[in-house]
Amino acid sequence: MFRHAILRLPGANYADGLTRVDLGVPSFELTLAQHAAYADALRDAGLALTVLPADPRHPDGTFVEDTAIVLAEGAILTRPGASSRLGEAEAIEPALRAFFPTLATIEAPGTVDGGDICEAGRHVFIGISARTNEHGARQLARWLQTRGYGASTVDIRGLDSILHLKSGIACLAGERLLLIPELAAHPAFAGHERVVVDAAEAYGANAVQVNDTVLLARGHPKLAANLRALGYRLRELDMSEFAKLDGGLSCLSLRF
Ligand code: CIR
Repeated sequence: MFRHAILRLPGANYADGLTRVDLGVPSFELTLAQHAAYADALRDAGLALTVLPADPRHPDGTFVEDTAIVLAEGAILTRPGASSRLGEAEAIEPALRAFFPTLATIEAPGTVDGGDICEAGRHVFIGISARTNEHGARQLARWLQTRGYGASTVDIRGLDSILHLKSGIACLAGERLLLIPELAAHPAFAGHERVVVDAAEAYGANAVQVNDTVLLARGHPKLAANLRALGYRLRELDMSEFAKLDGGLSCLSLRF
């Protein structure tokens, strides 16, 4: 069960954030409305929210997931892989420390973005990407081990379609994986029940289960029908303005 989430409001300079995709310039008003709907969905799923003010130093700061890995057993601040985002981990620290007085940290030359980290029960998949390097993955794996979790890496550097591992994978209820076609046959996931998302609906793979609700980006009808048929209760959310900055549902919160 998750009980808490930390979010950060998008700032007026949100459109200055990083992106590799060409989906247009986000509207600030719509970004705020979509963020508010996301927060409502988390509240309705039973979470108490800490909503931090926008941080004008970091246009990507609303993507808080990248700044820390949070488990029931403890939390570790990351060291984000994009230089413009390095300060975001320090900025989230006070909010996280209110819940976790002892915080570990990924140290240089390691880099880790939380978007590359996918928990599947007591195992954690760590994406090696343009943002998360081998040093960071090793540090994180050691920290996870001390908390009773196994870890393995998945190299996604050849996959141009995704920024982070979790842009292409979600783990539902600790077991069942949603996977984009490019990751479906990866040996790392062989032991898991897999739902392969249609290539045309790949963005939907970044779904998030929050207690008895699965948050899904709106506009992925085949995946939505598939998940409903599997018995999940869905909450579909408009994500267009976050997709424009390469962000998905999971990036907008730290859940614990
Ligand atoms: C970035 O490129 O870093 C942001 N514009 C998007 C980060 C998305 N985060 C995530 O998938 N966890």
